[in-house]
Amino acid sequence: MQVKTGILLATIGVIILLIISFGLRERKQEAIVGSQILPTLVEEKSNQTEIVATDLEIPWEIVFLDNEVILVAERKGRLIKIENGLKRTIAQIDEVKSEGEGGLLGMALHPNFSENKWLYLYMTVDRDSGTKNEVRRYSLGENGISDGEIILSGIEGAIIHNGGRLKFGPDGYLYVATGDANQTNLAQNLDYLAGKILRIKDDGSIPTDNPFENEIYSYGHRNVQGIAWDSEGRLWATEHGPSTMDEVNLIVAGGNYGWPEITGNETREGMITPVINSGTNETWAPSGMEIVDDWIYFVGLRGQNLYRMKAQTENIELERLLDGVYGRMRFIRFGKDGYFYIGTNNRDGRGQPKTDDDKIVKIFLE
Ligand SMILES: [Ca+2]
Repeated sequence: MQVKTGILLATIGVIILLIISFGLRERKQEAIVGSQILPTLVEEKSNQTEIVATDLEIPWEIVFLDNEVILVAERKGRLIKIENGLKRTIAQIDEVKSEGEGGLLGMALHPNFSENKWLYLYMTVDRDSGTKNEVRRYSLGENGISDGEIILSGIEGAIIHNGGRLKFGPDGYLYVATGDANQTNLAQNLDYLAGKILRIKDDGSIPTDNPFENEIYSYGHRNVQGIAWDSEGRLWATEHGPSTMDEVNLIVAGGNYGWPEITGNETREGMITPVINSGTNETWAPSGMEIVDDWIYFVGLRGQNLYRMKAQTENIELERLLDGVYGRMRFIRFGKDGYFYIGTNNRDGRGQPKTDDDKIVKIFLE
């Protein structure tokens, strides 16, 4: 009798547990669905949001080709063309060393791309001297790339801190953001290209007005992954700090941005303190940056936000948008159609991939 009562009680217990767990699962699903809805702040200012591409693997950068065609660079070395919502792989660069934070990173079109079809790529590779990053120039065709030429090589690389952003400036020169390659002392050493922002001509040669008669434009950087210019032609950059104290810097030619000697708000003679930093309690892990109408927009990996501030050096208010909706974000580009294109990086080994990740999302912000 006692045994039967025991079995009955155990059965009731199991049923109750099942009901509770089912209820929890229901709620969890609601939460996931809820997270797809844009937070109020964005909703108020946003008319449209659209998913442009799904199931990408660590997209690091995009460029806009003709007729609303987008070219995507994935960290593992793939170039993917997105046309009318369809994805097509047009190249796989096998020499890319996709390990840790390295791989196929930045990408830029030549300012006269419509005539010369030149595509620039920043990638991590294996050389006899070790892991390096280099910039290559290719000719982009309808169905692939050709005539690859290394125009800048020997940028120290590592499993972390490879920088990687490429952009042509308003002066027509190519700017290359690098990282300290996990060797902090390189950032202050002008004999190395690591921990710098570099400035080169479209063939890799050195502009005569560079500050140190080499490729270096600014130095003392830890890991720069976002660069953009404001309407006055001033260069701004995001930089990863040591876990916190992430930075937004206003870059000047020849400037020393302090790493590893100073961080956060610290100051020192001959070194430049960031315009803002994330402080000691917050991490942005800032990557791609875009400036539109003198508003700076940059996206965060660990911070999982789209950050916005006025391109000014005083009285800065930093807005946080998106708050985790898309997870980790690697790049933001402003399209000719007036939309921001944002790429997630939830499959980079540090995120929690959501359904259909990684994605490119198109967002309208006023
Ligand atoms: Ca700094």
